[in-house]
Amino acid sequence: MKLYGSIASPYVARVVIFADLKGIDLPMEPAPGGMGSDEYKAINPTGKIPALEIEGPHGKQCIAESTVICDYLEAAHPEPALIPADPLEQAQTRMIARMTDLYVAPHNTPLNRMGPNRDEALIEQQAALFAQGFHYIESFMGPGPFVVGATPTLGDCALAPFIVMLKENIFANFPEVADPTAGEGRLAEWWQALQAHPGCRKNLDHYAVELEKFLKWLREMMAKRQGK
Ligand SMILES: N[C@@H](CCC(=O)N[C@@H](CS)C(=O)NCC(=O)O)C(=O)O
Repeated sequence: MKLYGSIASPYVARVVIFADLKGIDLPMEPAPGGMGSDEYKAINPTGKIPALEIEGPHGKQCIAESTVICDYLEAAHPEPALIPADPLEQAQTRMIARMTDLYVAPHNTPLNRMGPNRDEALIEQQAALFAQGFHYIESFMGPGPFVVGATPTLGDCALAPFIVMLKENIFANFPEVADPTAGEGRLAEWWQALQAHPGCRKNLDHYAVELEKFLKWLREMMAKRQGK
């Protein structure tokens, strides 16, 4: 079994953290030919990372989509459970993963693409969208302190890398976009629980370091392209 991807992707980080918290040894390698390449599309037709390659009954099989990969890992290695058996708790953890993908992740790109000239109207619009997404998430979280209860589950693995990424490239650069983990709300309590959990803390610190390296490389490459 191996994972194609790079840890700098929050979707890859979701799977890496999930596997690590379950004690699964999951070797990772870059997508052959790079994301979106024909070579990689021969393995994962979407061209996106992550993808999990397993030995299936009919040879090598590819599993795409970060949450589906987590589902597979949970089914293949049930203990320790990271997707609760209780129907309500399972719905809660899945909602947080899904709402991260639908109502938080997409709002990042327009701000990242903004050049040196600040488009105040766009910033205001994206800030409102982020606030709405975080409101949805806070509304559906369980009693906590993690997204559902006393231990981390799928939703924590999905949301946490995005928060690390947004702290690095959005909250730091656009003060108009409020960091929901600052202050005293439910997401602040959640963030503190992650920091106090050795397994989560280790994984998130590792992700932050790898993300920073990737963003540095990206900034240098863009500066070169613009002839700076
Ligand atoms: N819904 C997918 C999203 C994965 C995704 O968008 N990955 C990005 C990297 S962060 C990617 O591979 N982008 C390259 C592309 O879209 O061609 C998942 O959950 O796995």
